[in-house]
Amino acid sequence: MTERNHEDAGEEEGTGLATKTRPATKKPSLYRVLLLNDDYTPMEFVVEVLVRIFRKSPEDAARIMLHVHQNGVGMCGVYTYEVAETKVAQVMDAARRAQHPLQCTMEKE
Ligand code: TYC
Repeated sequence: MTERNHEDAGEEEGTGLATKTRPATKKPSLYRVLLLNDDYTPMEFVVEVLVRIFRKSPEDAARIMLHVHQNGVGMCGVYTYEVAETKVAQVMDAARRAQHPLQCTMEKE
């Protein structure tokens, strides 16, 4: 027998439709990167971090900074684990160099 059945041809059973079954892929888990408020880090520094590290527009950066200032915590973005980890490290490094107490963390979405 040389004729292939519908399943071998990548078709679902039963529907009569040639809907391709994709090879199994897994969506990566996503992580929120959060900025925490403090009493000492200058607002301008936080805005610069959001523009440079999180690629925000100056307007969005100012909005996020004010949200953190008023609410204690705010989201900079959602990324895969390695990207989120890198952004957190970049923020913490920039804050340490500038001697500001700014804190940045990540959490699973
Ligand atoms: N609260 C700071 C101030 O009044 C500003 C600030 C905003 C600090 C956001 C940290 O994540 C932060 N200078």
